[in-house]
Amino acid sequence: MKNDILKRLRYSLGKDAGAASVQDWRMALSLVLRDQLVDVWLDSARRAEVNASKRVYYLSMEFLIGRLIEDMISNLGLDAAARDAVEALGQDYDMIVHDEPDAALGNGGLGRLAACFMDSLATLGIPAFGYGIRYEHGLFEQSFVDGAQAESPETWLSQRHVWEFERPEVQHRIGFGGHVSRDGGRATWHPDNMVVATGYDTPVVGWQGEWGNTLRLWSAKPVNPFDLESFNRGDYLAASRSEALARTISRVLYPDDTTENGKELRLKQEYFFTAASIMDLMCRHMEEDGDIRALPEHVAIQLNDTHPAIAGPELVRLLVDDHGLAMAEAITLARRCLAYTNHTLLPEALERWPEGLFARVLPRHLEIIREIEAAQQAEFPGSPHILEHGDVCMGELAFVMAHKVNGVSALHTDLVKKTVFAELHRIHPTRIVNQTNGITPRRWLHGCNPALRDLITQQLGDTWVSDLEQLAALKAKRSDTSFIQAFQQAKRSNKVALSNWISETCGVALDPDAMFDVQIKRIHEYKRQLMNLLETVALWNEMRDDPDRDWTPRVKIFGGKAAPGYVLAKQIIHLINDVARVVNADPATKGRLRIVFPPNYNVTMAERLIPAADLSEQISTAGKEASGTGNMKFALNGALTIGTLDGANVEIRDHVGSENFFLFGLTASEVVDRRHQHGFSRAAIEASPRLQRVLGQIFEGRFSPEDPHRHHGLIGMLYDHDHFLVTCDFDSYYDTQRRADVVFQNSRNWASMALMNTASMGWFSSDRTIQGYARDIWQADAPRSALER
Ligand code: 26Y
Repeated sequence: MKNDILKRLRYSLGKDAGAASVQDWRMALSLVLRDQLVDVWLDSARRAEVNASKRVYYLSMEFLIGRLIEDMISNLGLDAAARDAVEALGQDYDMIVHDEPDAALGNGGLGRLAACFMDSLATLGIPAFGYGIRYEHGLFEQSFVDGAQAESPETWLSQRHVWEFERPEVQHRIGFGGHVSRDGGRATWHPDNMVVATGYDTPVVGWQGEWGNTLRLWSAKPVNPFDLESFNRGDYLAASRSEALARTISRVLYPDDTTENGKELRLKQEYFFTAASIMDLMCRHMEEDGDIRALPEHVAIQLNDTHPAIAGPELVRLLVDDHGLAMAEAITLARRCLAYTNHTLLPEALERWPEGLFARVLPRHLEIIREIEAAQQAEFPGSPHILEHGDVCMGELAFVMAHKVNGVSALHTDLVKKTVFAELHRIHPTRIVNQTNGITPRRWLHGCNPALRDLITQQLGDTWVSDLEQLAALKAKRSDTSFIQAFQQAKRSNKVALSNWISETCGVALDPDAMFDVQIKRIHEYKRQLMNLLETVALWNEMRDDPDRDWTPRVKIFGGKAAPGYVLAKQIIHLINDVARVVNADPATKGRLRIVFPPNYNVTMAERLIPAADLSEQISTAGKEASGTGNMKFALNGALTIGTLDGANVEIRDHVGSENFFLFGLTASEVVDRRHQHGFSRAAIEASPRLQRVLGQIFEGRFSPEDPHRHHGLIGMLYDHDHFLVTCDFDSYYDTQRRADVVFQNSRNWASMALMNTASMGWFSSDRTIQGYARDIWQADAPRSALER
């Protein structure tokens, strides 16, 4: 391996060892690893083709993959070999693996889920492609300027992305705009604008390197590199205008995870990657099989939310306009290929496009959508409309064009049936199914938590990594003193490592024996970081009032980005930083309460924070968080959850036992009832002197003396339109936190509860989730059968 690295350094990067930087070493090592992936990857592709396996196509606007190098190393079983080789070359191994940029091609949960699914598909040996966009700039970088969020462009591609293979030969022309002509019965779309989608392939190899799939990301290029005529005239700007326009399409990830409706570029991005993916899989099918009517036997297309929902009309367009099928047959055939995953009930996150915009960008698709609508109404009169109030409703479109629709946790699926798609569910009672989310144990335990991983492997051997339910055997150890001590030791070493990192990055010293209480996720009103912060201020008050009490020391850790246009979320960030500044400077609570908010939360930061957490904050307003997946990562790594009955929290609590979970708050149906009560938030505030005091302090500028009015907007919101019931759940949350304080004082008991969490989380492996999709939705090759052939 050492020689391979030197060879790559020399012949692929053109450097000799004396001149190589950390980045050069990292790239050389990565290229050596990539070589090893290629054999299994190509072999898998060949086997899928020979066996004419059904392939899964996972279409997602987002793949939040993070760094890949450690995954690649451990999947290939090369941990020791890689470290030895790098050290023999006189280089710092940890520095090298930490040099890789974090690929942030996603906003949050939906994108990270797609990445976990790719890992599980490969581990289970299910032939699959992930299809998405190769954004030049991923999610913006966050910094804090005087406590306020500032954004700057992310630049992961400023250096070569070593894992990918550019495929200049894999190109599809994607049209926009123009008009539709008719010749006899046959329609032809004449776009007035074209871009080329070029594929970039990253191999995704599963655990132990037995099977490899492809993540194919599309980049937009101009059809003609530049306009020679304008160039010759000396008009250089005009000469490159079409190139700039084309490249804009894959330039940047939309940083909003709820509302980007009506933005033309976003619609173009959605159509761009969806059309390229559909054309790509159709070409593959026609080459391999040749019978277009056999498509559903070979192709399962999963739509990750409505973002790729244009896949339905696009598939129908190709079947009718290019392959000459009748409209009705085309719709039925397309539906047998398509399935749709819903990730949200928030009304503002359900995509709608103005018909006028649609007609301008995708005129032929709008006609087809009208036909789909007409067919649906003819068969099911009174069915909910796809075209409504001058909008194209993508949720309804995705539902009608899918043979299965799934929610992402039991509670969420139940609410999908009762709320957003109640009427469609009545008409199609077997279409909606549940597939509770999961997380890959490779990254979220084996990779990120070596201390706990080694302890578990000592006990169980290492087959748990691809069969996570084996962790249940650890339950027998809950009263085993020496095992519990080792479990505590693993957590403590993770907390020490995190403390060192926080002290370097935030300049705040932490006590590793304090309770590490962590809330990391996008900043959203419904996720209620604000409630966590109000509780922190209340705790600070009580600590100052009663300094002699035996307080449980706490470290409150926040992490997360706010969408740049989400004003309220940004105010919450500012308030957290303001409170942190005052509390951390207070000698009265020194050693007892600390607040830290490291900037630029991303996958890599999650990998540091999760293994070091004692308490996991999963406190969304019940009925609002579709599932959550961070909740699973924490519990797997031995944190206890403080949470509401929302999303997958419900199932996590069922698995780990209610005695090992801190439950509080209103239930989803109580939330609905409470909202109907006039003046509910003022009533809640009046009933809670503790909350009143906190709100008063913030209002008076106790935490922002330089700008005392800064947080008036937030406080006013809580009084007058507390849509997410922060005020109503506050007392119950505060009391539950104090219960957690008491439990934490008995560290042995806490550790045994934490162990019960780890031991009970096997079901939340994304391997189980993917097996569910394969069984209930894709009818894809039974897991592993592709490997056995
Ligand atoms: C409309 C567009 C701008 C948009 C872009 C991104 C809308 C939504 C999103 C992202 C949504 C998302 O991340 N949802 C999360 O999906 C996770 C995986 O299922 C869930 O665990 C989590 O509860 C849900 O909020």
